[in-house]
Amino acid sequence: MPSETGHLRWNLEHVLLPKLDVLLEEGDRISLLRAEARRGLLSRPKALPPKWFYDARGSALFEAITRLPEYYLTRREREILNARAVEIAQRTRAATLVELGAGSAEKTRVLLNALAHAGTLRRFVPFDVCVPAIHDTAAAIRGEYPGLDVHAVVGDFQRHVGVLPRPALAGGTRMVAFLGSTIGNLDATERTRFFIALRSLLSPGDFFLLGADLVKSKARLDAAYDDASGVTAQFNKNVLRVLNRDLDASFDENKFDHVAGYDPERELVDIRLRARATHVVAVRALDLMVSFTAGEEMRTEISTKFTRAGLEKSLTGAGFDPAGFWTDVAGDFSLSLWKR
Ligand code: AVJ
Repeated sequence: MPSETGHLRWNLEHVLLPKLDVLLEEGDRISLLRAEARRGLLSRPKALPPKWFYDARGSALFEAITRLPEYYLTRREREILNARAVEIAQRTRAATLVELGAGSAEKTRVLLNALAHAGTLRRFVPFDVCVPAIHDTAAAIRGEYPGLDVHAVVGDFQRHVGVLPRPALAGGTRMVAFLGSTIGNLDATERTRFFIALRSLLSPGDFFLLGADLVKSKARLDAAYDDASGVTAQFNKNVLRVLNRDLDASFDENKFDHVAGYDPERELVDIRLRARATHVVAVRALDLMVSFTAGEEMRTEISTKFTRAGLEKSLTGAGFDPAGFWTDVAGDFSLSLWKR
């Protein structure tokens, strides 16, 4: 039976190469980009998924965003983690920490330290779409935590969270951490699907730790996503460079403006690129000529903002029980714990 053979081979590979599971190869990544870019460039209004911002340059630009005075999210989340990690470790007594998304290694260490101190930590599973990022993180953490079993997984969390390799998750209570408000990139349908897939991955008694940005004044949100020094504009336009390189496209960054603003009705920041003039772009790998009219906007990201009540509704709706809810002193950002 092919499934048995496949299973056997997989187990054997796992014994020989236990430290990295690749659920998404570079070839898959390019076909996914191709499919998503085609669909997005042909839809009306045009849209591109935000995951394509993050090549090496995009990741560096995002790191620069986290240091901007206007971008409070990362600092606030770190404040909560520093204050609450010990409590979270005591409450969960997790043996395995799975971290979805590269995340700042600094924030991960706060959790790892607390779990190590509680004496329960055995395994760390960093999960990311970006191979270099995951390699560096895994290597650094291995060096710093001798005896910790570090099992990296390369994949796309939206597609693969339900199929995380079981060996990576074996033994003891698990905590899946999804920090940085990356959850805000998903629309309501994708979010529900994600929470349900996550719940099915976990066993009763496991935990989900979620970092989510909170609803606040439009003035502060507008500033956070359209900073004075223009770093967010460069980050937004980076997706055009990714398409130029990986899909042999001919986008000119200078023909687009960065547009970002909070919509209080939908409780999200809408991030777009607006064409300055009418022009045509060739996307050779897709055999596509894409025309933009002057003023036309292409959506590149949404950043949803949350309320405690809204989070409780979606998570309990997906079958989780509330196990903790914390904010920073200013009440800007939330960290919440959910039990399966
Ligand atoms: C990494 C998705 C959390 O939505 O705040 C920052 C990305 N985009 N500035 C966010 C982002 C523009 C960020 N997340």
